[in-house]
Amino acid sequence: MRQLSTIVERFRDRFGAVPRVYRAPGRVNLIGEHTDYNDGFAMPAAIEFYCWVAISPREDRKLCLYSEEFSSESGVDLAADAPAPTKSWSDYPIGVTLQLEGAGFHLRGANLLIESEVPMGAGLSSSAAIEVATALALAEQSGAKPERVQLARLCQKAENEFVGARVGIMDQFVSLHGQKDHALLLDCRSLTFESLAIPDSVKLVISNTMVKHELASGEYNHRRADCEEAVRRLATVLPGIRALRDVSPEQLEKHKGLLTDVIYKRALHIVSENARTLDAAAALRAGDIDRFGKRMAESHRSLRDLYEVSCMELDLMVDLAYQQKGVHGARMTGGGFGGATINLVDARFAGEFKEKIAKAYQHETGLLPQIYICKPAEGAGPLLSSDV
Ligand code: GAF
Repeated sequence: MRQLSTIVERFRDRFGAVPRVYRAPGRVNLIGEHTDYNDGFAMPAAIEFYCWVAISPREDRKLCLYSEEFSSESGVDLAADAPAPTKSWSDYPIGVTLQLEGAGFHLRGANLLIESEVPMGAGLSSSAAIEVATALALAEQSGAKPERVQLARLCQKAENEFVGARVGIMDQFVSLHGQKDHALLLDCRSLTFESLAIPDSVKLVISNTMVKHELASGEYNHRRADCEEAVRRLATVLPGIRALRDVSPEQLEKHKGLLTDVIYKRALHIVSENARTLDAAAALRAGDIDRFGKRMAESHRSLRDLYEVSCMELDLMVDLAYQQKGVHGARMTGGGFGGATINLVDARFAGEFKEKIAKAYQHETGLLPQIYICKPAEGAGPLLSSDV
């Protein structure tokens, strides 16, 4: 964990002022993958990896941004015309700035220093973390008090419209609403959620394959378009539906003739994943971790075979997980095409799991994976000097 004092010092060296500091966590999704943009159910938890934003006001209406990760400066003049995206890290904070302004929040000029410890391209929502930390920092230092749900929506819109990735709302939502030691069963239509305690007897272990994905690069958007096409076709016989959330497994089977093979596979993943997520939540409420693990295994197979967003390294990491002691369930997490897996591991075996799976994966691929034993964390917020 980074020290607040280090960030304050770095900010002072660069901008000559004492900043306020905000942080927003990344997330891991336990189950309910690619369901968010289908108005469905997901079960993410915020994790103790953060993006930090230090901020102090300026006299003019410029935002000067500095990224520690990229050792790079960028900026935007709020009094001038909106800039175009540049396909770099600064699209995230600038996209969020434009959304906040567009929503009627009059932002003050500011200097911002951004530092993130959320692994990039690992499917752990480094994008949402930078969006949310920036949005909170900008809003609060301008005296604005948007509701957290509105902030989540604005951050999602920034990513959809400025960055060009048609992501759903899960990541931004959980980065803002995460709860210590809990996952959220999130209804992505109503944006209501139930907090589900993760028992002390299990650990969330994340295995980063070290193979990076690029969400904006097209496949993610294609999957979303496939789902929309399924809804368009099914709506000809099911006029009440607005999203795949509204389609039952029976209805999908009955009308599969309306869909191409590929679109049917995509829809079947979504419809079954929603049912699995609700069953996994019931299992967690009942303390039945093995049943939860079974749903995770099914989810991975569905993402691999029907939604086709897994890859060799993710499949290998999942297979290796099931060869270890104390594993209740394992699956890919996040958008896919690389990134990480989430493993539900008996707490007594988590240390051994970490060591053995790292060795086995390295042996098979030559890549040294990063394995994190995580705890569900609180959502984004300001840091006080007492946190130093
Ligand atoms: C990415 C997106 F940002 C989320 O909105 C979600 O769709 C996820 O992929 C897949 O469940 O993290």
